[in-house]
Amino acid sequence: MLAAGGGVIVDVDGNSLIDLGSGIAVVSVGNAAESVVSRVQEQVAAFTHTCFMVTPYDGYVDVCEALAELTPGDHAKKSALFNSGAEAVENAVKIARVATGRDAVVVFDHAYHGRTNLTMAMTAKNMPYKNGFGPFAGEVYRAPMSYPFRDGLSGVEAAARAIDVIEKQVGAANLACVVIEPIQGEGGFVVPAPGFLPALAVWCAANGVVYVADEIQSGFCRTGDWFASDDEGVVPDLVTTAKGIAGGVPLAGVTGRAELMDAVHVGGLGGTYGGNPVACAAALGAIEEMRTHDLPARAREIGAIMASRLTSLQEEYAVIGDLRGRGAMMAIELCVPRTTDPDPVRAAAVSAYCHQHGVVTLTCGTWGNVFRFLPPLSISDELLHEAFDVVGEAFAATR
Ligand code: PLZ
Repeated sequence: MLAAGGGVIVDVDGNSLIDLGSGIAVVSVGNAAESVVSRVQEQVAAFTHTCFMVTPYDGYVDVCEALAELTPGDHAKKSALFNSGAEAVENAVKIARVATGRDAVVVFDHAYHGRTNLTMAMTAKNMPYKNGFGPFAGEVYRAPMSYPFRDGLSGVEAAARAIDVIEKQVGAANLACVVIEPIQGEGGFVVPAPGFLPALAVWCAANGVVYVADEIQSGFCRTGDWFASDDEGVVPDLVTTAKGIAGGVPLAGVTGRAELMDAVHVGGLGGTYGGNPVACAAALGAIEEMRTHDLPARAREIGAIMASRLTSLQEEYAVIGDLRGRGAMMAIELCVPRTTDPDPVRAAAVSAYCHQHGVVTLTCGTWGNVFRFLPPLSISDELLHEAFDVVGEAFAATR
């Protein structure tokens, strides 16, 4: 790759590709957003590193203040910053365990939480994420996810099914936290039925279980709200963030109820680079872009365009079994027509056609049959339409 910006990637041969992946939901504000570039340049010229635990600096505190303001809920919050999404998830589990004095962690079918040892245990899919890399961390239990296209259950029914598994197989008294992606990412952009997340959060609160929203892929304006949890007004006890937070510079965070965060002993959380000054400057720049350009609203507009283009494709091609997602996080699930039998071969063919014809797209899902769309929120309507013209041609040209 040679250059990138505004939804276009230029490769080493000078070919332009339209970006419908944003580096997996990272460059939501664009690949070289003005406020990110200028703040990073200024910071890098001032100082690159001190280690926040040794010599604190304003940028870290400013990011924590922004996180407190933007994440769901108006309770007292604190944040700790890290380098990657997986590291944030690991730390959320550490915090929940210390705060509750309990060990068990519940995650869901199709979940993706990272590639470190604990987060591999939390991730559902074996190949390629876990195969041969065990043994995995213990005390991680999996509950059934709400997956309306496949289970046909209402949110309340699916929550009752999950809670029954948790109570029978784990026991609330042993459970430190429930960790869930409000819209699943790698697992297939599965959007739980309305009511599922609120019912789960209510059960957690009633049982002293920490409800952790993994908003690493769904957060920071992607779904048309600042966070996907906002859609149903769910207020998580802890929220993990990464990806979109810093416009492409590695940064991650755990933000949560002050009393949970304060349960950890002094020195219990940390790391040499967590909340690096340059990464914090990038985050402040990205957040400025999101606020100035009202990117939650732009994500909803992008979502409306994608939904209309994908609805027409679904009417034409019976292989598109399901269309789901919210805002600029949308996907189609490809299945043998009129069944829920996955068709990963067609998904791979459509994806390859798109790449060959200048559109960067991503697949995902437990069966590899989900075609996902994550354009940068800086993309123009014209480019977006051009990209979906190619996606349409890809369906016509493959079988
Ligand atoms: N939680 C919800 O989406 C990262 C993974 C790409 P890191 N998803 C992209 C790959 O194949 O490795 C992700 C996520 C959710 C956690 C993570 C992990 O974030 O920054 O990749 O560690």
